[in-house]
Amino acid sequence: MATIEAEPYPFELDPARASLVIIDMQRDFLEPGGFGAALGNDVSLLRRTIAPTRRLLDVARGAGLGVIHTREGHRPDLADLPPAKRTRGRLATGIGDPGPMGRILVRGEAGHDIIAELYPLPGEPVVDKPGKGAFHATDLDAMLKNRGIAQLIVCGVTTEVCVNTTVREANDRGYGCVVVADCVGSYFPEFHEAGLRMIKAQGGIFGWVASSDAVIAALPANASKEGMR
Ligand code: TIU
Repeated sequence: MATIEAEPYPFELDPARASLVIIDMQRDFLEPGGFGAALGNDVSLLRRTIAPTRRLLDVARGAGLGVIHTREGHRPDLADLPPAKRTRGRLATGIGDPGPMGRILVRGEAGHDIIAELYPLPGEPVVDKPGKGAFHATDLDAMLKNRGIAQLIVCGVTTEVCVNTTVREANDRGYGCVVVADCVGSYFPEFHEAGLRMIKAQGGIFGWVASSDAVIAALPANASKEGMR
């Protein structure tokens, strides 16, 4: 066991039962011409998350911690896209429409893939999710349970949308979640702040919040390699 300095109080980490979960660090959200931009956002606001996440990812890999990546997106035939999601926002260019990085938020297209800086290694599961939460209509819960994972260290975008939704889903399923403050980001700085506050308020109603430095300090140089491999 190791202790992560976190809010609202220190988190007791069991590295053999923990996994790093990186939510939706896709070109569609972090690069111009994708879904994030189609929604009217300045995608550059998310890019400060890349360097600290890369650093944490390297340390986690070195410590033998399991890593799981997620991607939001839909089947090319859009059969898993709810009509209410497709029409939401009255967008000129929306989900399934062609853009500079291929069809927006569609699996197999360039924009749907994970940014080069954080690209998954072979053997690291990638969960394709049709919703905002990573547990909805995916096999994430089964994979975590099969590997004996009970604690999630959560990075990714956006703080108040897919990160918050996933942490709430995870919390109800019994996982202890630590959200890494500098490794999550939003197009709206005020929503980022509120999103973190909502997680850690009321005694950690949904989970804990810590810096990447604090998580790295708690990760053993020689964690159990059996945990997720
Ligand atoms: N991954 C994720 O957060 N999906 C979104 O649509 N986020 C927005 O902030 N729009």
